Amino acid sequence: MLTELQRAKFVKHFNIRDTDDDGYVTQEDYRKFSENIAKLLEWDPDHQKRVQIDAIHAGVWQFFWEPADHDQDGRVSLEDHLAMMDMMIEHSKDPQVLEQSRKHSEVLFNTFDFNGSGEISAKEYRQFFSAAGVTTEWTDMVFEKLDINGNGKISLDEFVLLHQQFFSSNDPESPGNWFYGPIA
Ligand SMILES: [Ca+2]
Ligand SMILES: [Ca+2]
Ligand SMILES: [Ca+2]
Repeated sequence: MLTELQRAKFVKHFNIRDTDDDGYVTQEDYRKFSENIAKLLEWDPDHQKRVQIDAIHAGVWQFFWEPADHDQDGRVSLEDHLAMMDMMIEHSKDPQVLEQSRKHSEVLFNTFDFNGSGEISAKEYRQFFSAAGVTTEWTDMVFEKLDINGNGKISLDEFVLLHQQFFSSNDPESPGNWFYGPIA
């Protein structure tokens, strides 16, 4: 059973990935995100970073969303997602699952590091949510919490830890809880 905190986080994550707000996460949502970020950063369709992000998204779909898509109609409902997360939480301490999600986070880092500097800036963090079609007035405040060592950037190590906290922590004090925005 998911706790209230976990549920609130996963609803948040779901809504952020449902770029077109139709109540389902689909590959179309990722395509739309990619289009939005390209527009925001003025990338050509064959821009190297865009090609990389699209390839990562294809993997994320396969690894993370497709297994939740019970009836295999290509769309994941909130209910499907929460059921999947419940199962993942149950296994979150298995060494194999830990290793897999670490690898997953390392790859995902690149979908925030738009300029390829090896770090995520507050600006990139804001751009991500802007491309995801959500309001961004909270991002600077949250970024400060996420920047654990306070150097103004999110490093890969910080990102991996934050993501791990987001997906499995049940401690209300974990900064990673805030990764996909303030939890109502
Ligand atoms: Ca959608
Ligand atoms: Ca960067
Ligand atoms: Ca930092």
